[in-house]
Amino acid sequence: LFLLFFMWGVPRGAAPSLAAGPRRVFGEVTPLYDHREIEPKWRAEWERSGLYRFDPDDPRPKFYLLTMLPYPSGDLHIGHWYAYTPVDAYARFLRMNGYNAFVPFGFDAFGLPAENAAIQRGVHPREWTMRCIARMREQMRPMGASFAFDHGVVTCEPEYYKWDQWFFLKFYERGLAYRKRAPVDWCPGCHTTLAREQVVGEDRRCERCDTPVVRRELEQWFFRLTAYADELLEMEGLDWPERVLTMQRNWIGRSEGVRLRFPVEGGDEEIEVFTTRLDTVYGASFLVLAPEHPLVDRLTRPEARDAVADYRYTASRRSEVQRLSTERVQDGVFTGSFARNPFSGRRMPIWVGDYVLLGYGTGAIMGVPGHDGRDYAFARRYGLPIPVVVRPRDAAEAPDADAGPFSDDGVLIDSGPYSGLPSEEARRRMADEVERRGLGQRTVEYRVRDWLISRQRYWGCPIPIVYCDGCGTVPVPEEELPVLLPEDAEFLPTGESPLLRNEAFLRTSCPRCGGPARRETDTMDTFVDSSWYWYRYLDPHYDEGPFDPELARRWTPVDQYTGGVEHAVMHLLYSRFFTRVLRDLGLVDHSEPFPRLFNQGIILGADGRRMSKSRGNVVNPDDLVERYGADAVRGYLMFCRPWDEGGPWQPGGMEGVANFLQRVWRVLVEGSEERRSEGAARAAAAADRRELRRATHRLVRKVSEDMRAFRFNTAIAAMMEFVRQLGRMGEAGLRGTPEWSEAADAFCRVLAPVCPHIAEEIWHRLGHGESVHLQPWPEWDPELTADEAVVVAVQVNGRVRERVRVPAGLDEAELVRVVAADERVRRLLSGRTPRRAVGVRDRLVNFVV
Ligand code: ANZ
Ligand code: ZN
Repeated sequence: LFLLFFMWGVPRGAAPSLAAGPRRVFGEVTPLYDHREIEPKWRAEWERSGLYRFDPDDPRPKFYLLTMLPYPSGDLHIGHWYAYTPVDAYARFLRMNGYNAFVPFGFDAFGLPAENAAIQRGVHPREWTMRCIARMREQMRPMGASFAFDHGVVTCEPEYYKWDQWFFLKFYERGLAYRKRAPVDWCPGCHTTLAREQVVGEDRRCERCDTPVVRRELEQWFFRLTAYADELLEMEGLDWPERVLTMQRNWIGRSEGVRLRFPVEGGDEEIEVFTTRLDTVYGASFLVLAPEHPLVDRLTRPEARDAVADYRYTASRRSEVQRLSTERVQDGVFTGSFARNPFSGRRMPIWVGDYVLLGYGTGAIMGVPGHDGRDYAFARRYGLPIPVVVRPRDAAEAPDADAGPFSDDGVLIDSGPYSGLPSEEARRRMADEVERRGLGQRTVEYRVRDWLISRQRYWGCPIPIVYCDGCGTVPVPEEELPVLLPEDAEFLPTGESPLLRNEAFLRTSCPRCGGPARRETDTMDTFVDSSWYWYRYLDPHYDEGPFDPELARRWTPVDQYTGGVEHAVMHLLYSRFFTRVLRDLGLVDHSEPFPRLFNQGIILGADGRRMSKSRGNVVNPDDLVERYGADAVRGYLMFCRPWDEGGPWQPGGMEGVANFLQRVWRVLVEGSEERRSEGAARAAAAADRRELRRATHRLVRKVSEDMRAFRFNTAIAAMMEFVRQLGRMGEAGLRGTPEWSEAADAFCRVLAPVCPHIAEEIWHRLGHGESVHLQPWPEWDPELTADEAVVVAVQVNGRVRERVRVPAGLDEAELVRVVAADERVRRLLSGRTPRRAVGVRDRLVNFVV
């Protein structure tokens, strides 16, 4: 019966009783670790003593650990914990390593998710947002996070967005903010323009009503991001995931080429194209304009009007990605007009095709079907000529046009005076001719566009601009900031900015002439709010500027940034852009806000799909915490996968981590109480004691290295293995030895960042007074962590000729292999192949030659 109880001490699949229940040992009741009692106790104590209060003036070296600020979406789900737990653990690790770690946590509170949720529920977006924030903060609490919540900005607060507006004015002064007409996505169902992130799916539907969106032209505000495009490409020295660097580079997309004008027949219009392959100009047999190109109307002949109009509507329904896809058949429509190729003199039909984008280059291309894949498909489809003007360097003859386009550089053919030149040289000389004849000029083009910041929605930061009949566009004077977002606005989307119908907001007087004026009613893209928030975190209530420049000098750039890879492009690019503008405004002295970046993975539902309420696959952390305790949930989230991987939630693994913590408790707490006085220590063998020391130091080393590299899962695996070993050594009578104390002490410390509550409790039970979280991180002795080595004798035909150091404990075959590979032994044998080799473990190897 005793045996049965012993074996069943840790019942499987019965975690609730396991967590709280008593265990009977020899008729007494010994309580197991009870998280319900211990975790809240320590949290209260840490809060009371201000354990993690941030002091920017603390003399220890600073470490700014930043995690991307979330939308206040309502409930925290397990994915949030997956993202934040390691951040908290890492912060604790840093503090134990002597850093003054700053880990603030705020909310990206403006934007469509909140606005839409509010509309659905019929509450005001502010109320909804604030409720969510309170709820999420409440839910963060049980996690035991050591974040500086009092430094967490909430971006929808006027004391924050006032400074968005201030930046807007600074940008405007410097010509970095401007207004122009531009196409936006429009939902005919909701009667509103949509933000980019609101358009979903390959077929571009409205996220809310599922109606296909179309394009529409509107006056919009932009930030001149392209002014910094070249500089934003400089990413040397950034310790970022390679794929993020690549995505940034591709998004900016720098191309060197030529702008070249083609005269249109029968008029004085010209079509300007951008090409990176001027060497192929003799092969240009048609021109293609983007459907939105301003010349389309003027060039379309009456008989083509209907076809062109139909085509333009269809094109407005396609996404940019679709339009550029090489998978798709390139289609288009003929305008009825022609242009002339200024190099070859060829007559070229002018087409409209949506594989040409308005926003890139000039919005028009020369079609070179012999050498460009998409032009080739287009020419094939519409029976256009396919001249071949470049041949491969190593082929004497022109490639066959039917075999598909030849798109590499090569040697020019059928290209007038340029025939025979290699592509590179031809490009150079032809560009000279273009400039000499006044047909165009060399240029650098970027794929990246200026940043469209206008939103015709309510829940955002108002743009501080006033329109006056007399004075035109007038910026709101700095002293009048913030332009407050009116609380009483009707925020249901109608297609126009909701602020347009709020008379009290709209009607104002001109700051310049005092006459009647109208406010700008667009609000800013929420990416503006998140482009500088980490500076504000340092002192969220600072009121002499957007942030305290002195604190910024000391505390930024951020030492480590963590967040989801979904922000690999826009958020990071905008933040890098903003920081450069701040630099040029003299507010900061660096250009890169985040020298180091780590992308954590995403936890999916158990069904392998993104967690969402509608799919019913959301895992609620509160239930898990109630059942297993915060430490077990934290430990499991950091153990279940490498942090940058993510993947489907596997609930089964929770038990294993809960059991691990119970074992920790049994080995370190119960065991020590039962047996401390038994005096078994004296009996413990010296070899075992040394083995325990070695195990301890190896653990410390392994966990230190893994934590530093964000390999939390393997750090925890090492802790699990260690506790198993510790348990065995306890049985073997090592309790009470100095080695045992050292082991218990070090283990508590390395456990503390991951499982802060149980580590604190055990630390105190081991007899310490101060918090484990104030202890220095343990050091390891390299001597003890090295593989243990022995010196073996090397004999040749029975005579000792050499001595070699090898790892201890190798079996016979392994020993022979290692010794034979030794440089000196190889020399000793000097090419002779031994007939036989005999090894004796840890002693000798004899080669018979
Ligand atoms: C003629 C040509 C011949 C081209 C050839 C390529 C190969 P990157 O490198 O990405 O900058 N292009 C220019 N503007 C465009 C637009 N608005 N929409 C779609 N395509 C556009 O690409 C530059 C090339 O992309 C340009 O060079 C142009 O096609 C096309 F054998 O001109 B090329
Ligand atoms: Zn005026």
